[in-house]
Amino acid sequence: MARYDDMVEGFTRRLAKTVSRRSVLRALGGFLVGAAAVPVLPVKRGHAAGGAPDDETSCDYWRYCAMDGFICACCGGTARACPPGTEAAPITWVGTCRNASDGRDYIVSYNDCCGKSSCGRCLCNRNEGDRPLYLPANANDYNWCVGSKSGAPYHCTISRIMGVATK
Ligand code: ABN
Repeated sequence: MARYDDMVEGFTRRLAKTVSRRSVLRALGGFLVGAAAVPVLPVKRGHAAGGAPDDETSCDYWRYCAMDGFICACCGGTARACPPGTEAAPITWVGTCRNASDGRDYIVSYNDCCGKSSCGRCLCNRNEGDRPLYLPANANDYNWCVGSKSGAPYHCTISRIMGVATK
């Protein structure tokens, strides 16, 4: 045991002679700053990584970014087709949504589907880029079925890709 003590003492003395306190503190500081930059736990980040960006029945679906209404995919239709017995209102509002899987921005048209009473399932209110009603092309908080045949009742909302947004 004494031999071990001598070895450690010798090593410590040699270290104390050759390494300054300041350089030890500098190295320790660098290590702590570097360690802070590395996340300790895996963390889900951002909208694209969370939720359900590819599930048409989820409000997190990427193309619903400016949605305000009941998701037609939960009401017997799909993301882009009205349920049977309803028809798309001719007046729409548009939004620009980023598709995280290809990193591109798309112009998305939102159509209210009209002809049956309110679906009541999967209410989705995300409103990215929503504008006041006096800018109707970008306003979603409005029953666009008033523009459909005989003002049929609002049922749900679909989203259709119109094209890639260019700057
Ligand atoms: N555009 C969807 C909607 C329909 C009825 C009322 C408010 C919003």
